[in-house]
Amino acid sequence: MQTARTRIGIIGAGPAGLMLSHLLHLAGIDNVILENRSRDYVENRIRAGILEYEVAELMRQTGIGERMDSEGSRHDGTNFLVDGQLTHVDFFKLTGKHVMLYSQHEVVRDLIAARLAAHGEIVFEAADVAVHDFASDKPFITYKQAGAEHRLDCDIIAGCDGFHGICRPAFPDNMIVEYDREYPFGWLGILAEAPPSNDELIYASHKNGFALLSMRSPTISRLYLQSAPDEPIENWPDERIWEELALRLGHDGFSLNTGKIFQKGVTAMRSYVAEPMQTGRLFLAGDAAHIVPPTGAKGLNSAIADVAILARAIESHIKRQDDTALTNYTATCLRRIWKIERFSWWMTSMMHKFDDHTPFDKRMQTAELDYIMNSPAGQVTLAENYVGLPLY
Ligand code: FAS
Ligand code: PHB
Repeated sequence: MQTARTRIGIIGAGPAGLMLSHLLHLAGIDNVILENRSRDYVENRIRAGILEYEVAELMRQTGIGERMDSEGSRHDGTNFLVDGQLTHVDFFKLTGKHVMLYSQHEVVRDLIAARLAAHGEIVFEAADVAVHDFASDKPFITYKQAGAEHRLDCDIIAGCDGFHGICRPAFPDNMIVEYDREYPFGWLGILAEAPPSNDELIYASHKNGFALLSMRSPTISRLYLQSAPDEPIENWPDERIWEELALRLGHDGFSLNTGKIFQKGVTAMRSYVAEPMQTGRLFLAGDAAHIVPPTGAKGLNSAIADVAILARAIESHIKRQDDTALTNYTATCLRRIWKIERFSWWMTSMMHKFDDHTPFDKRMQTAELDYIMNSPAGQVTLAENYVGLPLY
């Protein structure tokens, strides 16, 4: 068994693990990331596309915002299409803030490049990762790489290993309380070689179901359709996808650009929170502790918000021997996370078709949309949450 030591052992090279490693590096705190997939896999995994204002600012302030600002696009607003009626919500006018359209896998690439340029240690393809003794002040992680057994001693373990990782299940039995809501639908998402049909996103509520027009570049469109949560993809040949998108996104003066679909997949939708997010010297962040439906574009952003809070708490612990922030980590994160969960649940409830809705439920949904789309106060609420709540 080969043994090594660091201050912070981080499990997972997703946005949470990589941003934590970057922030700890800037604070001069040694850390090592263990990732069970290859570099190529994590750098090409298609997921989110919207960065909140404070997350984009954090990337700029920590020296990794250059490519985001040169290749991403700034969005000062978004659009809601309800029964053919388009409403523009101008975030910048309402909050003074914008969001960035920049793919999650590009953020991951920038963070990996920055870590490796700073001689940071990321162990890819680390197999059988397991966490030990985190109830003590001498936790350690074991893993295999290239068939060799390794042990990594550290002061703290950060579980940034996503929803299906090993860190949350490692908590003592019956310690975690789970809050869970599964939605009776999913999103069929596509990437297509088609110039975006609009300069900003369009969230559409239609009698056939939800649709979302998003983009990745001046030549690549990202589009979503509400579907069954376990929809067999073979039910959706390309023509049917374009027909349904044109129907649900159709409105005066709008024409949908089509093109070769080179990626399609169905994502199930759930809201999930695990409490607490820490036990002893093991701390969870991001999808390892909470999941949101993507309607509010919050998954990636709340993962980065968690580690912004955790990095500061670890710095206080190591540099000032002050454990207040570490002790309060769960409470601090959950105050923000439950607001994120509420916003994502609210956007999902407002914009999707529910087969079990009673006529009264339908009237409620219509009235809610009518109020939000036609009320300055309603739009401020939506804009404030969409651009992102303060990180700290
Ligand atoms: P991640 O899941 O990104 O990263 C965890 C990392 O840990 C992964 O690299 C994984 O390989 C690694 N890992 C797991 N188990 C391990 C182990 N045992 N040992 C070592 N490493 C391990 N959000 C949006 O806002 N918009 C979207 O359109 C959107 N689409 C999504 C589509 C899908 C299919 C999914 C799953 C999520 C989507 N999300 C979207 C949410 C997404 O952005 C997540 O919130 C975000 O990836 C969370 O980041 P992390 O917490 O870092 O977890
Ligand atoms: C995306 O561009 O992938 C995207 C944007 C906004 C969302 C969800 C996904 O709410």
